[in-house]
Amino acid sequence: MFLRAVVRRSVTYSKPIIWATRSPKINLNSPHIRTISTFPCNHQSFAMGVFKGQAFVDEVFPYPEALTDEQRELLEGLVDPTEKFFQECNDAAKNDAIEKVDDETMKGLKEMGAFGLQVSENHGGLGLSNTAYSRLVEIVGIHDLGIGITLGAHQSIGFKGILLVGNEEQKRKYLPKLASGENIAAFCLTEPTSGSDAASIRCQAVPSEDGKYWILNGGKLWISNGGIAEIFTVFAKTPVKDKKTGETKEKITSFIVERSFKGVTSGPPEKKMGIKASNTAEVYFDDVKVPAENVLGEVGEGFKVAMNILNNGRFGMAAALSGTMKSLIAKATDFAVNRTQFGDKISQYGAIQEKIARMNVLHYVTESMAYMLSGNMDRGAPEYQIEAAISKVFASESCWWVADECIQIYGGMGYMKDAGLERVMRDLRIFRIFEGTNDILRLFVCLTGMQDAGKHLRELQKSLKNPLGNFGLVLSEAKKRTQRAIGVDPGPSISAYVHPSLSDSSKKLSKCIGEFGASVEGLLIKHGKKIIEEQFKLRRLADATIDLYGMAAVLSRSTRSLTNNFSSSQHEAMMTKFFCDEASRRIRRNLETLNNKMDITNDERMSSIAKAVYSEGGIVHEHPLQL
Ligand code: MYA
Repeated sequence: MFLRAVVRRSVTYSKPIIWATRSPKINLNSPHIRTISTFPCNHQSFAMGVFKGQAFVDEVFPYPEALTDEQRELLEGLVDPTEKFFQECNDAAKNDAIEKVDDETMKGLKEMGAFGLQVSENHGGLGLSNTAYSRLVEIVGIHDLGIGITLGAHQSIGFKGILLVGNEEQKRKYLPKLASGENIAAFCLTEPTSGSDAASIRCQAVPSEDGKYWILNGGKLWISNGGIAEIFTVFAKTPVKDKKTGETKEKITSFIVERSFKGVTSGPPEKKMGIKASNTAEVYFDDVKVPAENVLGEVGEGFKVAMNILNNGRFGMAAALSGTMKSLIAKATDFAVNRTQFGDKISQYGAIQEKIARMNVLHYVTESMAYMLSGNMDRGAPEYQIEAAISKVFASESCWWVADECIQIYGGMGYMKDAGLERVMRDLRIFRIFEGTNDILRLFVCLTGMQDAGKHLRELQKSLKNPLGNFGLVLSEAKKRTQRAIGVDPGPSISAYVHPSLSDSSKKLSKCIGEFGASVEGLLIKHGKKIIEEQFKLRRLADATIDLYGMAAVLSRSTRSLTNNFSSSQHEAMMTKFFCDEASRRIRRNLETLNNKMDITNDERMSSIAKAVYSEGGIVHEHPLQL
C-alpha cells in the first residue's frame, strides 16, 4: 500500500489535527508528566541555558509527546509499508554498485509519496510532522543511506526553503511537482572556495536594467542531486542598498532556479567513497535570467535563509542514523550470539559485551535526542539550532563508532564486502563532514552559547553596580559564588522533573550544569571577545555541552518510561545511569582541562607541532634509521 493512499484514507475520517501532547499510553496524572502543548513565551533553549549555568527545562522535561491520536494512527499505517518497500523492492548493494538509485526503486519511492513527506496535502504532499518524518526517515537509515541522501537533499534542504519562507505563489507553482518526485530539488550553497565559510560565496546575481530578472553567474560544488535536479535553491551575492546610509553592499540572496532556465548546466556524477547511489555534481550558472519573483525570502537575507534551512533539516540526520545504528546493532548481536570461538559463543566474553552495551547506549542517546528535537520543533520551539547541531554531531560520531565496532565484532568477516558492513561504513563517513562539519558545528554550539552567556554576564555586572536596587539577585549570586568557592554548589535543581530512581543521575546533571556555567563565565572574564580564538578550549566546551544535552535527553526519556511502567523502563534506566555516570566524568575532565597548566601547555605544544609540520610540508621527525 502506498504512503499517499494511507494518508488519504486516514484524513477522510480524521478530525482536524490538534497539536496536543497526549498519547493513549501516557499517564497524564503522574507528577513527572506536565502537559504543555505550546511553550511559555519566556521559554529558552536548554542548551543555551547551560552556558549561563541554568537549566531551562521546557524543551527537555517532560519528554515530548509529539503525536496526536490521529497522527499516531496515521503513522502506524505508514511504517509497515515503508519497511516492506525497503525489504522487498530495494537492493542497497545494487544501488551502490550501479552508483544510482535503481530506476524501479526510484519509481516506487515516487509513487509512495516519499518525495513530499512534509509538503502540505493541498500542495500534493503527505503533510507529515517532523516527528512522523523522523520515524520514516529512520527506516530509510536502516536500509539505504544512499537513498536517504537522495530523499534528504531533495526535501530536507533542496526545497525546504520554499516550505519555510516561500510565498504562496511559489508554493503553488513548485511544490506539487516536487512532492510527487516529478521534479527533484537540490540545495546550492557550497562553492570551490566556500565550504565551511558559507558567507564567502562568490556566485553573483545582479538585477537586470528593467528589474524583471536577476542575472546569475557562478558555480556550485558537490551538490547532492546536482545532476538530476530540476529545481535548485541557489545562494548568490547581490548588491543591496543600505536603507540608512545609502551605501551599496554585497549581501547574500536566495533564489529558486529552474534547470529549464537558459544557462543552467551540471557536471558528471562525482566519484565518491560512499553514498554512491546518490548523485553529486557541480552546477554552473552562466548568465541565467532568474525572474524577480523567484527570490526566496527577502533580498539580502539569503544567509539567514541558508542557516534556517540547515538548522531545520539537521534533525533528520539524527533520526536516519538512529535507524542505521539499530540495524548495525541487530547484525552485531546476531553474529555475536552465533559465533563460537575458544569453545564458547563470543557474546559470553566481556570484551564483546562491552561493545554491545556501549553500542546500545549510544543508540539510546541518539534516538532520545532525535525525537526530543523533532518533538520540540513540532511544538513550535523557537530556539532549537544548538540542539539540532548537537544531535547531528552526536549521531554521526556515534553511528561511525557503532559501525566500526560492529565490523570489529565480525572480525575478518566484517571486512568482506558480502557482510554488507563496509558499504555502510563508507556511506557513514560523509555524515561527519556535510551539512556543517562536526568541527564547525562544535564551534557554532559554543560560540552561540557563549555569546548569549556574555550578554547575560554584562547584564549581571550592570545589576551588581546597584546592589540595593537588585538585592534579591545580589543575594542569590553571592550564595552561588560562595557555594562554588567551597565546592558545594549543587547547580540548578531538576530533580522535580526526574523519576526518583534516577535522582543520583539527575544530581550529577545539575552539578555539571553549575560547573559548566562557572567555567564559561571564567573563560568569558579571562578572554572576553577573544574567546573566539581559543579553539582548543571551545572544542572541549562543545563536547561538554553535547554530553549535558545527552544526559538531559535520556533522563527525560527514561523518566517517562519509568513513570508509565513501559516494559523496557528498567533497561532504559540502567542505560541512563551508565551514560550519566560516564558523561559527567567526561564533562568534569573537559572542564578541568580549561585551566589545567599541563593541558594548556599541551595545547601550546599541539599548536607548535602543527606549525612545524606545516613549514616542513609533512612530518618533521627523522626516520628511526636516519635513511
Ligand atoms: S550543504 C552545505 C552545508 N554547509 C554548511 O553547513 C556551512 C557551514 N557553515 C555555517 O553554518 C556558517 O558559515 C557558520 C557561521 C556557522 C560557520 N542559525 O558571523 P557569523 C547568524 C541561525 O557567525 P559566519 C551540504 O552539506 C549569526 O547569528 N543563525 O557567520 C549538503 C549572525 O546573525 P546576526 C545563524 O562566521 C549535504 C549571522 O548569521 C547560524 O560567516 C546533503 C552571521 O553569523 C545558524 N546556524 O559563519 C545532505 N549561523 O548578524 C543531505 C550563523 O543577526 C541531507 N547565524 O548576529 C541528509 C538528510 C538526512 C537523511 C534524511 C533521509 C530522508
